[in-house]
This record gives sequence, C-alpha cells and structure tokens, in this order.
Amino acid sequence: MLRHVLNLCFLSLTFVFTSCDSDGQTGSITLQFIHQADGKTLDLNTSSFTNDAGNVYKVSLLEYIVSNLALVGSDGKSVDLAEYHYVQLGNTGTLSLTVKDIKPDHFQGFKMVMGIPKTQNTTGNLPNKQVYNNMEWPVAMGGGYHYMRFEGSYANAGSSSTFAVHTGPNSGTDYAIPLSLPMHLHLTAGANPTVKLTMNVNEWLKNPTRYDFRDYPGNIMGNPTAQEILKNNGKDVFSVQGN
Ligand SMILES: [Cu+2]
Repeated sequence: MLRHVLNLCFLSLTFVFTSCDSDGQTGSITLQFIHQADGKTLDLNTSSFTNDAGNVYKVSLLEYIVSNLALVGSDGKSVDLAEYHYVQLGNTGTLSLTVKDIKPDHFQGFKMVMGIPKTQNTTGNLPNKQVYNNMEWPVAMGGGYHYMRFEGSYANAGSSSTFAVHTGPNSGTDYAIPLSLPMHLHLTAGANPTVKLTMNVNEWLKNPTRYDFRDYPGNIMGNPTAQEILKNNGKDVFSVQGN
C-alpha cells in the first residue's frame, strides 16, 4: 500500500515538474523596422528617390509611432507585444524591438496600428518620454500625437522645394491605420527569430491616390483631404516577413 502511495506521489510530482517546466519554456522575438522606396534602401539626405508622381526627392526626416503591436497565434488569438513603439530613420536604437517571454507557437499573423487609435490619442496619454512628447499634435488642432513626420526636399522646376508629410488626428478625426498582415512565424523555446517590417515610403504617395508633392506645398497638418489620401494610401506601406 505504501509503495502505491509513493508511486502516486512520484507520478504527481513528475506531472507538476513537467507542467512547470513547459510553462517556463518561452522564446523571444525581435521586430526589425526597415525603410525603402520601391526596393531602394532609404537613407538621410544622400540618395535620391522617385515617387509615382515623378518627384525626385531626398529624405531629411522619417519618424513615426506604431501602436498595439501583436502576433496572431495559431488559435487566432492575439499575443500582445507592445502598446507603443517610436521609430526614426537613422536612429538605430529605435529600429528594433525585442520582446521576451512569448509562448512557442506557429504564429499566423502580425497586427499593429500605424499611428494611434482615437481612444488612445489624447495629449499626455503616451509614456512621458521625450520621443513621444516631441510627437505631440497641437492642442489647437485637436491634441494627441503625430502618427508620422516624413520630410525632405525635391527638385521643382530647376530649384529645390521642401515637403512635410505630417499625419495625425487633425480636428480629432481618426486617421490611424489598423493593419493585419498574414505572416508565418515559428517560435520555439529559447529562440529569438526576427520579424521584418518593411515600410515602402513610396506607398504613402500612391495607390489608390497619387500624391504629388507640388500639390501639397507647406504644412498639410490641417488639410483633411491630404490626411484622408495618406490614410488610404498607407494601408499597404508595410509588408511583414517572418520565418
Ligand atoms: Cu506636424
């Protein structure tokens, strides 16, 4: 009888240790943000790029906030990665994000919002860090935070003009872009695979509507037509690659 009891104890102990052990087996993933214009790697103030409207341009600034980043598990449920992330071209520390303690799975998708949804986009709601504070949208224009600043110069009738594509919640309207992208990512315990998120900036400027820098001189922050065009064009600026 005692032997049976001991055996049972041993069995349950084994079970407990096994389940504890498997709970502790997690992996991590690294998100990598990559920027290009129709396949050509984006840089700052150096290379020239051409958009759909034929504007030949250089980039002086590209910074943006993405929010509600998540993986989609094999069961279709979301696994949250981060609430907010700030990205700036040329600022290495912002170009990748490692998230630990993720349960192994065959993930089938990636989700995030380009920008910040209306319910979260009120002044003071983002973490009190300089990178976010610097993205604040003027209170007089509805408050909250910019989604993106994309700036540079382009050749215009023999001289150089500047463009400033600033997107954000003008007058409190929600122009943020929810993205749900199919992706395969196989995560095993102890592994750290990379998810590559590539932004093709030329996609902001076409498909479905051609955005010619000459049509939008100066600041477009208070221009609902421009904001709407950029929102619709922005649905396919990102592509994602798992493993
Ligand atoms: Cu602005």
